Amino acid sequence: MVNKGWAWLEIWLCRSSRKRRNQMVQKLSADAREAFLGENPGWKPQDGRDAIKKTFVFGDFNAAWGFMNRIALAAEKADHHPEWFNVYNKVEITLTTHDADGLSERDVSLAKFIDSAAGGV
Ligand code: HBI
Repeated sequence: MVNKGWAWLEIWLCRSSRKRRNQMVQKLSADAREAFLGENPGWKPQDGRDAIKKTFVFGDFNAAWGFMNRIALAAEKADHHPEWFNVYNKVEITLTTHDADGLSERDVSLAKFIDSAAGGV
């Protein structure tokens, strides 16, 4: 019975720490946003929402899926996930932070990882 008690406590602590972490996320400053977009021209700001989007085109579906798999593993580890659409060899990715209601440093970090995972595509 003691084990079950500790397990519930661990779950509660994990959920509350995630909630605190997400409440702490701040929107990207205007300077940081401008710097990122200037240094990463492939990422475009979205009309009507505080998000960035980029499209990647690979040789075939297999390459696109491998790319998505690499991103999925990193996103899960970071607890920060893309909004994406894939058809055959094309992957469209949109990044924003729901908990900040807009762009945050988490999106910048994930975008840089995504570009590295794309291998120059
Ligand atoms: N992914 N892009 C993005 N934005 C979030 O705010 C977010 C996420 N993945 C998981 C996540 N938040 C959780 O921490 C909960 O807030 C849903």
